[in-house]
Amino acid sequence: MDGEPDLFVAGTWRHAADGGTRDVVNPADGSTAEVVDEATPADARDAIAAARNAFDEGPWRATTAGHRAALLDRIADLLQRDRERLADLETVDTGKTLAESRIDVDDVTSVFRYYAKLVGTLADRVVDVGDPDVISRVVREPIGVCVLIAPWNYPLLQMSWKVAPALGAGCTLVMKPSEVTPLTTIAFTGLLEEAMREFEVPAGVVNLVQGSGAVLGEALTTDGRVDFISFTGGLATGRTISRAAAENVTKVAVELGGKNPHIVFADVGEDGWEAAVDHVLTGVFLHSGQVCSAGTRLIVEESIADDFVAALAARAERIRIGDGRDPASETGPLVSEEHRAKVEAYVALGISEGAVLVTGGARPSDPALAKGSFYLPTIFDRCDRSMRIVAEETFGPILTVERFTDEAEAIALGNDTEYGLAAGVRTSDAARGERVVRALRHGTVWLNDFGYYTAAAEWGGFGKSGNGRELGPTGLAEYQEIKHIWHNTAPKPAGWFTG
Ligand code: TXE
Repeated sequence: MDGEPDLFVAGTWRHAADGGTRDVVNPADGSTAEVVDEATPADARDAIAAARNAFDEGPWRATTAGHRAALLDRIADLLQRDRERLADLETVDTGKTLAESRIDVDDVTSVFRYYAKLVGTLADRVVDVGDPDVISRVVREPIGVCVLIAPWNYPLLQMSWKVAPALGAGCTLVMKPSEVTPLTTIAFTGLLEEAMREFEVPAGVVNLVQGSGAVLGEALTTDGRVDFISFTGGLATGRTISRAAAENVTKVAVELGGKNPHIVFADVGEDGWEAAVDHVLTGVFLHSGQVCSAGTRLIVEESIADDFVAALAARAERIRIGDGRDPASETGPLVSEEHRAKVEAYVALGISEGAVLVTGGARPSDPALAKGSFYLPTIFDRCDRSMRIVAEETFGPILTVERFTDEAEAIALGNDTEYGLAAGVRTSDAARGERVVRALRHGTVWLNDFGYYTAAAEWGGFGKSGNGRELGPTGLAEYQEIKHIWHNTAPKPAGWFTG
């Protein structure tokens, strides 16, 4: 950024091997926000070599959990110190509002704090093997060199969900942010460098390359020196990465988005009505729908469907769209022109499939927004599962409405997706709520709420939403190998072979 080198390899900032750069666009007005270095496959291989060397040769992987916990806490301090700068960069890069970007930085901080606490508390497991002379224990060790690939919708947050447990476990890593939104990851790497210097962490523990996934992908995912790849992004890319990694039997964890149902029963009643409308609205239109867990499928009981959809549409039309830096904006643009074109194609598809357009379906008419990649909150009623607009992840501000008449049908619809990341259920009947929550095959299910997560609870998907988990204790375990140590303190001959 600002002409400074943006790649961080073996403890040194550097430009790309071939001098290549990429323009990073502010989606609120189409302007070039920054020009950053665009790594080559050779840069990626250098970064992997540095991480491998730091893992194999350096003292890092043998550091104490307490030392690593203190490092994570320090990183959390630095994130808060630079909160405003990071939030502004995230807004310029992704288009999301400053309020959202600040929440992202705070969430990221809480993830570092959580893992700082957790890594110090994990004890080895002692196993009784039935022989008093044998001390048997199961220990966890860092998995090794990790390649961390993040998407553009939550650039800093998604990368941090990977970096915090990776460092906490004692791994070394190569980060690759999305080429569409690299700015906060570059700034964050500067904070990591600062903290690591204070804690005398060797060069090569943390490395950063950014550039096109298609170009860097092969170097990052087919290299036998890599022990683990953690990826968040689209289903097609997840498949490609999983296939590429299979050649070296490299462990892979993938989070691939979702097509998430939000089921509303008529018994929400008058008391629950306002919150239900509000949560369905927020669940789908926050960050213009560019959220893997967005509640894009409203599945609503027939008897209240007309009124519910009308109430939603009225509120959707009042959402204030604008530049994320303007405090009056409630939601910003889509991340790029290219992505808006994809969303527009889905809207055209929905209309051709026979869905009824209730509101939206167009760019905003305000001339002040003409240069940005804005799109109106859009609601399609009378949808069914045969429609691609219901089955596929549109990743835009599009809500589809399906109607049901009984609980079994609601559950069947909620599970009728190849994904399985998240779901919401709204009912005033606690027993029904528990029944439905249990029956849904999704990684996170909210009952009478939507969208929340915590660093302490696992996040990830069933089905084609991916495999592996982030956050919580399992999110740390992903970065650990398990070793069983059998220590015989009084060895005697086994007596098996007698000659
Ligand atoms: O993501 P990609 P795209 C969904 C959403 C979106 C679709 C495609 O539906 O419309 O995915 O988005 C890197 N080897 N999600 O194409 O390509 C890429 O550079 C290695 C859901 O922008 O999956 C970036 O860093 N890496 C999602 C990262 O993968 C490769 C969030 C993600 O980009 C690569 C974003 C390759 N061959 C989109 N090709 C979620 N789960 O939240 C690309 N990349």
